Amino acid sequence: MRIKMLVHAAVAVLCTTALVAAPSVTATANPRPVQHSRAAVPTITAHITRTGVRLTGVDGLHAGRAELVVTGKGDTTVSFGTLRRGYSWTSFSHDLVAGFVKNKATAIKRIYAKTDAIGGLAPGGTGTIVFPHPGKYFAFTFGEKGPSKPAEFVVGARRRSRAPHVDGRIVAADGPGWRGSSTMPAKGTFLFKNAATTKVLHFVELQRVKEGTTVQEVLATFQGPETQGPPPWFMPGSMQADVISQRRSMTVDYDLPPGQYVVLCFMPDPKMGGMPHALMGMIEMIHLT
Ligand SMILES: [Cu+2]
Repeated sequence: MRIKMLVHAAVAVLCTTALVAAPSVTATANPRPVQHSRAAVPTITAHITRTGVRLTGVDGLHAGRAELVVTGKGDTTVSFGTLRRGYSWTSFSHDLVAGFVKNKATAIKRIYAKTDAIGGLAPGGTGTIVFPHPGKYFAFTFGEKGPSKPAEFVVGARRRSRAPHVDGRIVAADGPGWRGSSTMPAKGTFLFKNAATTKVLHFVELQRVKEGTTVQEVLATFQGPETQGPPPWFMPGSMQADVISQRRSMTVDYDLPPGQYVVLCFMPDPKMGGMPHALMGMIEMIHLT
């Protein structure tokens, strides 16, 4: 899902363009190449185009873990997921626009309740995603024109697959808020997990900030008037992973400049007028060393 869209949809006061649209942002993330030591795990390639996503490696997949390699241009993440019984793609795509563009609470609630989101990455990203059960899945992008056409595929019976080594953990928790590592190496793999006990989707955005920046300073920017240019605490260096549902997790390979980062999620809360989670507590400082 395109974070920029979600953020714009969520709260008009957010100074978001500076945060997520800075041209230097994606250029600094250089995920390491896929490790061949995980040979038993299948690899899915998602190529993001102007109109959607093209998948390779999805034939004969089994439930369990798969490597994900995302190629293409831009900063739009690919979203993988499946819909609960009785919830059609047509209803879902309507709800995406009503919920995340028009900020309709009922649509956001329906998406949270009836979607099983398993993550995704932006072009240049690598990591792993987990198909929790056999069934039909899809991948799509959510751009300015709304959701793309879904690339659909079928996943068969579960196969055991080893979880990769991780260097840190970023855990979305009730509150909403963040739990997990306060420091991680500047290059490695982190686990991104949604440990919420209620049905809610979370994504994660890591944005480098000037050393010593406080949560209050970043919040003040989000709550203040929209300004031109990046906020005073902004530093080039960021990455994002796409939404995951309750109990789901993925791993994300990353290679970022060492320093201080703010961890953010901007998914809207339907009970709070669509307030982005960052303004409700999903904002935390960590260090990459
Ligand atoms: Cu969230």
